[in-house]
Amino acid sequence: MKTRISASLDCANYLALLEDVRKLERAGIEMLHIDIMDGVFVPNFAIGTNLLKKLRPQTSLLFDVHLMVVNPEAHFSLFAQLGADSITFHAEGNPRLHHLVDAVKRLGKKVGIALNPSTSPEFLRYLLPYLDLVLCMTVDPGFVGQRFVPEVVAKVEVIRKMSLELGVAVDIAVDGGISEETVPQLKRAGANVFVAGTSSIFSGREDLEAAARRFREFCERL
Ligand code: S6P
Ligand code: MG
Repeated sequence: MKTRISASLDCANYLALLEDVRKLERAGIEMLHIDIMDGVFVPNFAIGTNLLKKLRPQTSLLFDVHLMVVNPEAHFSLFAQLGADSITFHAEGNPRLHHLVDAVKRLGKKVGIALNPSTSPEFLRYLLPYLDLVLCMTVDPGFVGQRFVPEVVAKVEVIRKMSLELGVAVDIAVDGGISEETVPQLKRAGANVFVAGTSSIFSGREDLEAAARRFREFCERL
């Protein structure tokens, strides 16, 4: 599977957002990771719909939408309309995963399932053939800048093994505390999409364009 970086929009500089987007484009980044929170599934709020409406015509970067909301069934079509290229919702508390996966696909969007660090991957055996993406959270969702949960590396390995056994080509993304320190073990385990936030390209220690280019090349080279 192709190695890709999905830059976490919530970590960008909101006061100069378009400038940051241009820097990401020039650095060869393909995707924007868009965190949507409802204050209930996670105790926080993040990116709003008006921002997406204004941003969509400005860039051809793929919109990789991560829904951290209860009842994603009520909301996914709104994000499809706003120009999402892929829509990922959480497995936790969701009894109608096959139905939802199918509904997203019928809108012509790629579909992913997100798993919190403590969620077992075993049920994916029955769902994987229908998915484009599995998003393994490497922190509990809700906030940027949290500590990486190392146990998720073994989970990524289990999911990649399962996908090979089932013969399905699924992207495995990792989100939370993704850095030059954590990427090598995650890539060895089978992850191929890396959500880049404050632990890497948005650390503020370096110019975003240079940091994004270096991080992308680092991930691709491994
Ligand atoms: C967390 C959210 C993530 C973060 C991203 C931040 O609730 O789903 O996408 O925005 O992980 O990256 P970092 O490097 O600050 O953990
Ligand atoms: Mg996210």
